[in-house]
Amino acid sequence: MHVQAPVVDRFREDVLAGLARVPKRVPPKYFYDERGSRLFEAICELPEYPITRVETALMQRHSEEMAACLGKDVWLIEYGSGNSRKSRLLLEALRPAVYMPIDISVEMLERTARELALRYPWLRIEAVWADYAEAWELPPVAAGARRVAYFPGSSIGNFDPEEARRFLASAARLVGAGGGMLIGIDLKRGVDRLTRAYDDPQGVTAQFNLNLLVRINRELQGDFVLERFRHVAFYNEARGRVEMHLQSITHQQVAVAGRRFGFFAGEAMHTENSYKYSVEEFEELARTAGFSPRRRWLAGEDPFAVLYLEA
Ligand code: AVJ
Repeated sequence: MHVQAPVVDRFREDVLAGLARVPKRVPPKYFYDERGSRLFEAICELPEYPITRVETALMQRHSEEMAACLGKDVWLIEYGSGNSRKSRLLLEALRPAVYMPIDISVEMLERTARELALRYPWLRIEAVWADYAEAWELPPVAAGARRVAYFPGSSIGNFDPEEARRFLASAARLVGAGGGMLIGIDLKRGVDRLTRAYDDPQGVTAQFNLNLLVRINRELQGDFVLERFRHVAFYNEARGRVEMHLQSITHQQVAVAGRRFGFFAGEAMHTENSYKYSVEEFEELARTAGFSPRRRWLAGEDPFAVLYLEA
């Protein structure tokens, strides 16, 4: 396995810097420790969270067509592969020369690579442990092979539009002229449905959000008391994004890595943005990053799109 950006090294400095900011914030990539990755899988099963289901159905229905678009002798590079469940549909239809999953969670990456190796003995897997939002190097790709980036799950929604543009531009450079990108985008829809997807009645998303404090307590010697924070999620219509926060219920002091941070009652720590696009908005963004939109596959009832872009 290629180990690129030892993600743990940055956790401490990012959290300390984020807690010192006004308003406080911690980047959402830190949700995905072992327990966080499992909680995210549980979110994907919730009736209120349609993204994964709808995207999987799209992949099921159209994987042959997608594979035909992507072409032959493809090096498939997957950003944030997680459990790679959706990728299986694509892998089976595409039979790429190499599958290169990149993930921030090393446990998830190892488990997934092992499972895929058993399931697909014909598949060459080159796993990369890295934070895909940071600069990282692609292990050498055979000459003549076509590079296609796969970025499912609407994870690009975690970037604000300017970061998303920069990210797409770097992906366009990575795959090179003639390379491609297959990307899943969660689309704008009614406010109520959007909010419920991030504030489910079972409280799984709340646990996922609060797990960030569990992780800080464990890895950075924090003393957050979970009962003193609550999960808050809402759709910010003006900015076209769902926001998640951890709100302090009381006035309190918290220690992390030997430093103290004060929270006033009601103070919110921002933990995630999840931007929603229209297909047109997103394709325009992709164009400004150097991609040409080539194909769209749209879901009906719960708006979601898989787009094929060419560099
Ligand atoms: C993995 C970033 C696509 O924004 O919908 C799910 C993460 N956060 N519920 C999303 C998430 C809360 C998810 N992404």
